[in-house]
Amino acid sequence: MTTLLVFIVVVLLAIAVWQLTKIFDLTQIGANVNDTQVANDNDNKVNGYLMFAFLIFIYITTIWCVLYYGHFPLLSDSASEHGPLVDNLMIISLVLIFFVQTITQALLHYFAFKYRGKQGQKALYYADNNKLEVIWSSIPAVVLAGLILYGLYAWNNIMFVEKEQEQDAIVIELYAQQFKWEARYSGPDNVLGKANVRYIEGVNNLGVDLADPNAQDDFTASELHIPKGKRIIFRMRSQDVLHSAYMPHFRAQMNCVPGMVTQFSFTPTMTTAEMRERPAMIEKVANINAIRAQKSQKLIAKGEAALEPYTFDYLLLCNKICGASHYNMQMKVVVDTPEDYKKWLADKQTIVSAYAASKASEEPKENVVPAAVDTTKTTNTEAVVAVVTKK
Ligand SMILES: [Cu+2]
Repeated sequence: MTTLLVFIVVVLLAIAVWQLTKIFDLTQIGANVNDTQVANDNDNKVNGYLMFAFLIFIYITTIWCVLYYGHFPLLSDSASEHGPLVDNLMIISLVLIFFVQTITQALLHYFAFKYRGKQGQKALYYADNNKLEVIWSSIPAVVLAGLILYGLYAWNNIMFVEKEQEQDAIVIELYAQQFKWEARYSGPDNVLGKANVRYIEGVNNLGVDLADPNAQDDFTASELHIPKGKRIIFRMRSQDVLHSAYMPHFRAQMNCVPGMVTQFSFTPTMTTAEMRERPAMIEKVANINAIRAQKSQKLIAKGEAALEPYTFDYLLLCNKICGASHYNMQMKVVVDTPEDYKKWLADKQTIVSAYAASKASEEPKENVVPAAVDTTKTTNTEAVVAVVTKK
């Protein structure tokens, strides 16, 4: 509300200044002033200095932004093996952009001042200069080629999984649908069973081909557990629209496209507990909780329940605007120690057995009841009649 009021005040002030200049112009009519529409030397000089003033404004704004928003403690706290590679690329790009923009802005504004209009001065027609063109074409070309090559190297390093690495990796499917994620683990055989939307039925909501031998040990989870130090290969599918599996702490993102399987792989290097202990994370959590505590005070004053304190968890998010509840499409990711991961794996119900159990519970009552009901007391029909009349 305050922002809106400030905005309205600023707009009204701007209108007032504009109207005042108009009135001032009107008072000058008839006076002995230069009222030509062509800029004179004085106008050009004023504009030349204004260019300098604008340059200083840009620099001050930039320094202010760097001081207030340039603190990226989490930029060096990636939780995957390839993370530092992505972070370096980000830092190099930022530094380059910063350096180039600082110099080019100074040159642009300086030349605008130096070659401001002057009476009797004519612009020089300068067709071309091969030497200059070579310099300003080759420098950006070399710098950009370097960035692209480094980017390609990083991309290949991240995306290319060698055969030996693949045999040692854990294969997990991430299944996207409006608006939730489900993870399917490939089980002890480490091979995901075939799946297709046509097989979706009852509790088999991922459309797994239950007859496929590789699907027999597959199981699903609504919380993604992965062990530290082990390569994970994620295979993504989508049931409905384009989604994007985004795990920012692991510097991983891949589109989930209906009708095809996409892949991403990484090795987690920090357990959830270890990440919670990082100084930058402790600071971030403390900041969030300070804001929550403030909001809670207001809520309590209104007689509402206070906010729960925040604890850090890795997240799998959707990074494609996929519909109304897109913002809430997320799944908790837990990086365990290998021992904890083994414990978590124990007693997981496979999709095949979950499906069989749900089918068994759906079977018609008369097929199940005879074994369970004591037939010496009542018959099946009598029992039903008794229940109905009681109602
Ligand atoms: Cu989505």
